[in-house]
Amino acid sequence: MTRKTITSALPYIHGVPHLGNIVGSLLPADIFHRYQDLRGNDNIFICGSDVHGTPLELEALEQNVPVEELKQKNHEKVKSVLNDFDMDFSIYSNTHSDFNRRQTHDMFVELYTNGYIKEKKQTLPYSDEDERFLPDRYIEGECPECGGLARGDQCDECGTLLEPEELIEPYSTISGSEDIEFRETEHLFLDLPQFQEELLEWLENNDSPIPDNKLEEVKNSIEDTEMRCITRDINWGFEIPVERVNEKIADECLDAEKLDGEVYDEKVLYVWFDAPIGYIGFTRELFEDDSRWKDYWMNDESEVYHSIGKDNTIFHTVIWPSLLLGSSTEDEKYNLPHYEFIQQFLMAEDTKFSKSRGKGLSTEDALEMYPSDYWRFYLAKNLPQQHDSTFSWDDFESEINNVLNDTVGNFVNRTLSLAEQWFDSEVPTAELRPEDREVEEEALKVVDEYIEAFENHDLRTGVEKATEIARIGDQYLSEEEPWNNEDRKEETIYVSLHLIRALGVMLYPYTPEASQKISEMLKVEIHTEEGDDELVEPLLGNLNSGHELGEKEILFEKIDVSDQKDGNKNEGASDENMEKGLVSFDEFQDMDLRVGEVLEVEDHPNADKLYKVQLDVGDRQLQTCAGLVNHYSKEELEGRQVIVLANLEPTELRGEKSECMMLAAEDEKENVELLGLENELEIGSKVR
Ligand code: B3M
Ligand code: ZN
Repeated sequence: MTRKTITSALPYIHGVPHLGNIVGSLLPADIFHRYQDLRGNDNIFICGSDVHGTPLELEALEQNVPVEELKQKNHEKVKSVLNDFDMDFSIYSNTHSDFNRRQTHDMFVELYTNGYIKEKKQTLPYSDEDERFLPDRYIEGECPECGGLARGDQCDECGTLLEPEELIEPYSTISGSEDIEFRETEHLFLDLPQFQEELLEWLENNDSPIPDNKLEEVKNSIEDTEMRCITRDINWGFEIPVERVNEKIADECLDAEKLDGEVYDEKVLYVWFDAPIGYIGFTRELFEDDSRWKDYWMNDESEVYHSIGKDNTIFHTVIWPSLLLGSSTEDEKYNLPHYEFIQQFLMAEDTKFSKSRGKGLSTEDALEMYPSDYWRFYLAKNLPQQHDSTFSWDDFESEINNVLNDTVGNFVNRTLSLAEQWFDSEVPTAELRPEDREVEEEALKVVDEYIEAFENHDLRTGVEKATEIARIGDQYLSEEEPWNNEDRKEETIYVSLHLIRALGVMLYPYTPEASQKISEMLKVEIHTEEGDDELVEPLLGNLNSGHELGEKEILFEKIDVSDQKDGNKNEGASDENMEKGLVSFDEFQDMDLRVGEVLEVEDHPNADKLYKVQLDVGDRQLQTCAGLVNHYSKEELEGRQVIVLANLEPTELRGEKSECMMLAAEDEKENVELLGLENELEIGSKVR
């Protein structure tokens, strides 16, 4: 029997995961893993925090704490939230672990000595003010593709991968300095074009390794692929194994250039190099580094499944398989991914349901509102498998109330109440009639469709099929009306209890807490560790006549989302508020109003009524274009304390950047007065 290795994209740990992460990669992976468990298949579910890279280093710098300390703290937090979301990981580690270091270095050494890593001179953004290079998030600017705010390696808005030279009007995110020069330095590059042929072969395999709607796009990215830089000028990350590489070259008399320690001891591996390798590193950790990990990664009998969001596609369909190919040897070949679940985006109010710009709902907040089953159920039903899908509170409420509560909960509750009332909570003895058999047949057909959905990697249909069992049962009871028919009590309850058993099994991947309750109520195991296939006789599961049932429990409760809708700080203005012209307190708090000081005032080169003003807002300097020429002289403005909206979306006014706003009042006669303070306060003080 084949083994299965299932991975979810590794959450970053700057901030807790949001529902976009859950729906994008974690939940599909967990569902698929739990399904494999139900079938009794040997499988592991691998995940961990993605901890390297610039954002965490930046956050540590800001907070003035050692980055490892911050890593550990954030990692523990994320781990616990995911646990609350019932993620059934075989292991949840983090990419900084020693096991991952070993695996990353092992693969690097192979890739380098096999000729897949090349040195290239590069000109990179360097900030004189910060006295350092500005990799990835250390530099931001406008995206050349979509005009959004992009960082040095990728645009957050449209997902395009970028080189820092491509950014329009770049600036340092440490100091805000726009004084950026491009300096020459050496870096290591992964020679992706060498893998093109093998990648296309993998992609065009009969058993397509990715969803059909992604094939064309991925094929194009493989064909267009270029060398990719895999080193960075920062401190936080894995060191480059210079010594191991050079020793191997010397020991095996390889025809490869040695690495220059003076250059490469100063640099680290790019976060995206060691992150996917974490999948293997964590597997080594799971098996305490004995050779079992190879059964899951280097074996014809093993299938590797990844679950990712669409913004990670290139990394998992071009770069990651290349890393696997390039570090394979004659004797030890890594398996290429067997299938990748790739989700589109979940949108809320027409924005991506993520936290990158403060939008979206954090998993933690979500769990404070409702139990994890409710979220898992709704998100699974709305998995963006084919298209972006939309989160709506009303829809959420109606799914929970109508489907989970009224259909599933009600059927289970009704059956168990009647079993208690009539049969003292024992499975009755029954002689089934054809109409009872028919209901069983119908249910079995749905079970088959459930299995087929999973075989087709269609996790969304799976949850529909599970609840269909409840619908069948509910309808059966309503039609047979055993409460009005003395003759039918035994059969209907007998059949209904067996449907509930199947329901409990089928819900296990989606709503594991409800599934557990069903198992307790029926006093049967729904998922055993013994490796039994629970779907072979789904209606049975030891639920024989005379079997004693457990205590009745409430499965789901009705919800009312009106509180969340009004108070939800993450959804922007609610429709209702917009209509009434109100802003919520949270919306008000989103505005970063503070005390600033005017540093310098110049005439705007292209507009008579505007000044170009430099402001000190405490932690940085901002520029605004202000229509104050007719109201204040430059001298009146310079040195003045004003109130500034510091997080205004940057824009350009007649070719000059304007990225904040000085607040002023204006009457009907167009008299203008700047807002200020009666007594001076420290620059940067918050206005609340
Ligand atoms: N840490 C998550 C993201 O891009 C990223 C995934 C890594 S998977 C190896 O949202
Ligand atoms: Zn963009």
